Amino acid sequence: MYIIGERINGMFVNVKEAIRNREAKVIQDLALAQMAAGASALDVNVGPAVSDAKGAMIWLVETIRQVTDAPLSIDTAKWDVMSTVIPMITGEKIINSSKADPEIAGRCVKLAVEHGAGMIGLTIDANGVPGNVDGRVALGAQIITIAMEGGLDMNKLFVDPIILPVNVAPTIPNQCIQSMSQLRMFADPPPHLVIGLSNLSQKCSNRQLINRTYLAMAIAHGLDAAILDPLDRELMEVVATAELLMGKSIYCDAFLEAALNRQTPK
Ligand code: THG
Repeated sequence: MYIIGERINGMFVNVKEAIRNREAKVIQDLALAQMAAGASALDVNVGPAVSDAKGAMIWLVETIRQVTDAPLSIDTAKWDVMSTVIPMITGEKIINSSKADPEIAGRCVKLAVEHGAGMIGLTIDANGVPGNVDGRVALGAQIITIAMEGGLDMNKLFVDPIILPVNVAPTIPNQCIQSMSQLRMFADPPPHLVIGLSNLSQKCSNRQLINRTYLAMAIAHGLDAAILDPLDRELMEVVATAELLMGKSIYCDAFLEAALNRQTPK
């Protein structure tokens, strides 16, 4: 499972404050803690309320790079920020994200190929997020096609069916699961399938239970990457156990320790 740590996001009050006051240690501690907890990559998002998004993103990336060469998922909808920051990053990086519109996806694929980056493609276009499985699958297939035509390897592409909070969008979690089952079959090897797990439970009670339960269900339907909180130990235990039950690892009595306490390189 490719885990993208969600915690460096200006949506969190402490991160927002750290960005505003340029407090490097807060960000660096979050980077190292998430990697130590088993993250494969770090999402980097300046949050909604920042005046200089580009300057903030550049500061975040440079601050993180002082302590780790972990892959960075550059999470911005602003093309100006994305196209400036991706070429600056040493080491592995992911464009988070592209929409499915041919023009937007085309330029993101080009940027990804030029700089050896991965790319997350959302099943959304100018008409918004489709309200049914067929619409999500069609947009996912469109992203896969554009990536293939642009020369992006499928192992660098992550398709994201877009999870929304279950309290306001009760049919979406099941639609996403069905979409993922189908999208796996569109290419061989298939693209990765990713979700922003915490979206699911925003403003809900029992958040962690909702996240954990859905993660296990989604893994059973082909999810192989997720943006989530790796500092939630029980959530990481669900990842390890679901992967065991899907035959991705082999049982031993110490399977949790083996999966979670492995030394993660800086
Ligand atoms: N797909 C892709 N990228 C994404 C998302 C996605 N990036 C952003 C987001 N969704 C995933 N990251 C988060 C990070 C935090 C929360 C939700 C998703 C979250 N934050 C608290 C809240 O809103 O309640 C913040 C408050 C706090 O605890 O301080 O839930 O779907 N490709």
